[in-house]
Amino acid sequence: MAMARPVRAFGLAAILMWCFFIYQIFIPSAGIRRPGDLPSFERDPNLDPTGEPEGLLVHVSDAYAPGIENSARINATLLALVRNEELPGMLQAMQDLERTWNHKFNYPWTFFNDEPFTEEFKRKTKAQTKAECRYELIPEEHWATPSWIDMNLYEESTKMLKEQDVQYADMISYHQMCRWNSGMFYKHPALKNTQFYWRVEPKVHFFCDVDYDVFRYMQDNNKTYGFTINLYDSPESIPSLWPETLKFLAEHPEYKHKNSAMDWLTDNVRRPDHNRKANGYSTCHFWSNFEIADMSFWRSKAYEDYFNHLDRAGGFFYERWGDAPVHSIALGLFEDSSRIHWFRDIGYQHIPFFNCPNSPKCKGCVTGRLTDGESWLHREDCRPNWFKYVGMD
Ligand SMILES: Nc1nc2c(ncn2[C@@H]2O[C@H](COP(=O)(O)OP(=O)(O)OP(=O)(O)O)[C@@H](O)[C@H]2O)c(=O)[nH]1
Ligand SMILES: [Mg+2]
Repeated sequence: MAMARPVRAFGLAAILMWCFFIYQIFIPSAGIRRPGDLPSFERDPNLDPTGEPEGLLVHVSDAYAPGIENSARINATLLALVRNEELPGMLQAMQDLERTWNHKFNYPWTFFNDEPFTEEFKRKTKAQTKAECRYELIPEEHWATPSWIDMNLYEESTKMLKEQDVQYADMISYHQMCRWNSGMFYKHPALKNTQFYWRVEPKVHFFCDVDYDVFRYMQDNNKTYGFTINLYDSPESIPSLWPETLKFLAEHPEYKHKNSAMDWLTDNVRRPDHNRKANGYSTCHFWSNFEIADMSFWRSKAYEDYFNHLDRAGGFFYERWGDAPVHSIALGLFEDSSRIHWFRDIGYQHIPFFNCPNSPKCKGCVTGRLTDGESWLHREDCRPNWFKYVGMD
């Protein structure tokens, strides 16, 4: 039976639309880009074979034996802020770091707490290492909420932060912890004669044997700060951090280093929404649960002035400024970016992110895998920006 031409055309169009519909359902998922996905960077450098860093290295020797006088150790410590109830996680983190590194170098551990450590905490942590362990109470004036913080305003602000899903916003101790890690820890009298530290949190993992003295690496190669992972922050937790920073910079233009990482701090290409919500800051930061750093930077006049400015502005409490963005912005502005080092050879995990290099010295992590969590977490990876603007040294 002959069909009228318009009916035939309509039938053909319907068949084509049906085929298109089926194709959309069954095309390989790699071809679908969900809203908010980012193009991944060309190639994860962790897939490339990784050895020890270039530069001066001091390897293990008898001069690092525990408890000896005139050892090869420099003024440095492993440093952990931790609660008594986090003992199991602390022991696990210690085991990993002792196994991969510190049993060769025997740097002291310094534990900090806003409450006295229990005897059980002391006994069990001491049993994990041949090195000296120190247990320090944080002075009240370093931990307490500063007098100029209006607690009614704090309560109101945290309600709003909670509505925006800012994690830990209503936990005052979290705000205190972030402030302490930003501008207080290096002022503790127990660290008076200590220059370098390696920050360690409970439950973190270390995967790779490291056979050189990382503190000597920092000192001998003129490095200020070492990181493993670089992430985006939640812009809702820091809306006024960058505007306050710009105010400070306007008062102190002399503090900005001529080789600063300003372009990394202000990138708005990769995640423009983050830059917009954070009012001009990319939110990229060194993930500060891992830090190997020289406290001289935190003790400098530039950083002290910057921290005091931020502290007075109140955002550690009225917002939820973390020590990670505060440290990162300060380093990005006031330090020569060539003095910031990516420790690509240190295999590390703090849930849910990894730094896992391609090296026979690593066991227990998957080379090049950034996260074992949900796939959207890849969006939080800001390393490509650091590599783009500063490099991989
Ligand atoms: N003594 C003490 N330590 C704390 C307190 N709050 C946090 N810490 C420590 O500070 C560090 C950071 O706290 P976390 O709760 O791990 O914060 P986070 O890494 O942002 O959050 P998670 O993703 O849940 O690990 C850890 O080493 C904690 O043990 C506190 O109130 N007292
Ligand atoms: Mg943590």
